[in-house]
Amino acid sequence: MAEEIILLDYWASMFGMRTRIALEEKGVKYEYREEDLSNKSTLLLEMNPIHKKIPVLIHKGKPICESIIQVQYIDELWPDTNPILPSDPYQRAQVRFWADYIDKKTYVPCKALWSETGEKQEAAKMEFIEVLKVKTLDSELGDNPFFGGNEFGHVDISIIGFYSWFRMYEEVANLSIVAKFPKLISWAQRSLKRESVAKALPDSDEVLKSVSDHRKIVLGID
Ligand code: GS8
Repeated sequence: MAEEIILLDYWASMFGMRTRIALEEKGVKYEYREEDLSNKSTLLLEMNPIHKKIPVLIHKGKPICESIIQVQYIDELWPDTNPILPSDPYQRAQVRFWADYIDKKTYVPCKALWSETGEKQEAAKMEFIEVLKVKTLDSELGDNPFFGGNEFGHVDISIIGFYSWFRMYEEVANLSIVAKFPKLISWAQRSLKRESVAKALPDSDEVLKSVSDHRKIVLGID
C-alpha cells in the first residue's frame, strides 16, 4: 500500500492536515514527502500544474489535488472504516457546503493575519471572526460534540487544522480566539483526543516560530 499512495505536503499546512487525518482515520499507510515551498519539487509541479500547491495525493501514480477533494476521495475508496461523510445525499450536500464555505472564506483572511500589518491585518481579523461566528454559534455546534453530530466527520476535518495556528494568530495578530470562542476551543480539544488529529496537527509553538521567522526573514516584518 505504501508505494501506492504518496502525499506531497508541508508540515504546517492546515490543508495537508486534512488529508493526513483522513488517511489516518482509514488506517492507510502512505509515503509522506515534505515539500520545500520556496523550491518546489518537479514532481509537485508535474502533479499539480494548475495550482502548484500542496497537498497533492498521488494514488497509483495519478494526482488528486485540493485537500477537501482528497478527503472525499479517501472516504470513497475506504467507505467502511470510520466513514467521514454521511451516507444520506442531503446530509452529504450539507457537509460539502460547509467544507466549501470554510475554504472560500478563510484562505484570504488567514493568510493576511500573518503576512500583513496595520489596517489590512485588522480587516482580516474582522473577516476571520465573522467566519468563526457563523460556524461556532451555539445553534451550529449545539450540544453536539462534533460538527457532524456525535461523530467526528468532514466539517471537523475541514476546520481542525486551523487550531494549530490559533496561537500564532494570537501572538502575531493579537487575535484571542480562546477568549472569543470558548466552545470552539472545547471542540478542538475534544477533536485532539482522536489519534488521527493528534498525529496530524503540529505543535502550536513550532507554527508560531516558523511563521514569525518567515515574517522577519522573508517579509521583513518585525
Ligand atoms: C489550498 C492549498 C494551499 O494553499 C487545498 O488543498 O485545500 N485549497 C487548497 N497550499 C499552500 C500551502 S498551505 O498554505 C501552498 O502550497 N502554497 C504554495 C504556493 O502558493 O506557492
